Amino acid sequence: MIELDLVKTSKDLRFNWCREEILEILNMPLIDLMWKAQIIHRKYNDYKVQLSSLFSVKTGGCTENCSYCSQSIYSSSQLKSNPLQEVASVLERAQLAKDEGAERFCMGWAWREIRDGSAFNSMLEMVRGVRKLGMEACVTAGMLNDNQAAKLAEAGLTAYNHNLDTSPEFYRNIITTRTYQDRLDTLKRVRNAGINICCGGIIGLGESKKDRASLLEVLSNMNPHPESVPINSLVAIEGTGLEDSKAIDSIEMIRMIATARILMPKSKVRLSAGRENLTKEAQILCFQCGANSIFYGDELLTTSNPACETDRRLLSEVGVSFNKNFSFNKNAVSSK
Ligand code: SAM
Ligand code: DTB
Ligand code: SF4
Repeated sequence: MIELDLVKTSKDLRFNWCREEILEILNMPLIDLMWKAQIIHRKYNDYKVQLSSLFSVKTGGCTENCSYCSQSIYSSSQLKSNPLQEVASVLERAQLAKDEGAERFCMGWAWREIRDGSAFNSMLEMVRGVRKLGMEACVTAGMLNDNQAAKLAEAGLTAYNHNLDTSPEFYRNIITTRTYQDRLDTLKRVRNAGINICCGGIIGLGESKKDRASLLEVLSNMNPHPESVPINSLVAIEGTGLEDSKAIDSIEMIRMIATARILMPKSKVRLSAGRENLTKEAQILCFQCGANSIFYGDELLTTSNPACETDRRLLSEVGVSFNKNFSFNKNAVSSK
């Protein structure tokens, strides 16, 4: 039986979750799972959804073999040709995203690791520029060393995104050019530099429920919890190793979001890639049981995402708060 308890207790914030109890939560009757997640969500967060925009600064040509990714040299996906972007044009995109209401700007480089040099110096300038716009800045660019992490921290980087994707056990079925431990080492460097960690995963890779519980076990036993936890569902892209994967049932996404919320009460749980395959109603249930951020803007990195106006309308309908400080299509949404 679930108690209706809105008092925060030390029992809610734990770093010793074990896989069996996580699996039990994931498999709870949906109605109970959603209720429990909602109680935790209401206790620890206001009902605000953060809008984050994504931009691909360097697209394609990555030497890792992540089998879901169109940007890997091992995939035969047809990518829009997109040269390495200059600082000024990236900052222009950040300004546009801000004008649309985004509060966070996430920049991606399809690299196995960061190398020192002019591209890294430009990255630092981009981070400084995004922060100057008053936005949070997030970077995802593969592995890095301590010195690079320190420089990113000094530039004002809010968070570094580096996903674990799946369980340690299933990892080798998806990626073989790096290890789970490589990922954990990078995350440690990011944290040691004082940068927030953005770390989550993907469902729909062919993993079992046990693998999902195992991924959540790793994430929820980090102390502190990752500040940001993106939950993606696979976008099966033509030309990738996983192009023929079967789409997940939306209930799976709801269960994953709700469980992440219960395990990591204060983290931003981001309803990430795959929203185009979710109905409005499924997304609403995700917000209800704990998702408090979305990627906002018609493009993710190489695939599409719902239009800004559609998302603003959805969030207004749901009644959650979000940044209404945007200058485009202002009349398209009723401002509260
Ligand atoms: N190279 C960097 C890295 O691996 O961290 C950055 C970019 S990578 C595209 C960022 C994350 O997006 C991946 O770790 C993965 O979790 C997610 N992702 C990539 N392709 C995806 C897809 N087709 N469907 C769902 N999520 C995806
Ligand atoms: C994350 O977890 N998801 C975003 C962001 N972090 C970098 C990326 C999603 C990519 C979806 C596939 C694509 O557009 O290529
Ligand atoms: Fe490279 Fe990141 Fe894509 Fe993997 S997910 S192939 S590391 S860009």
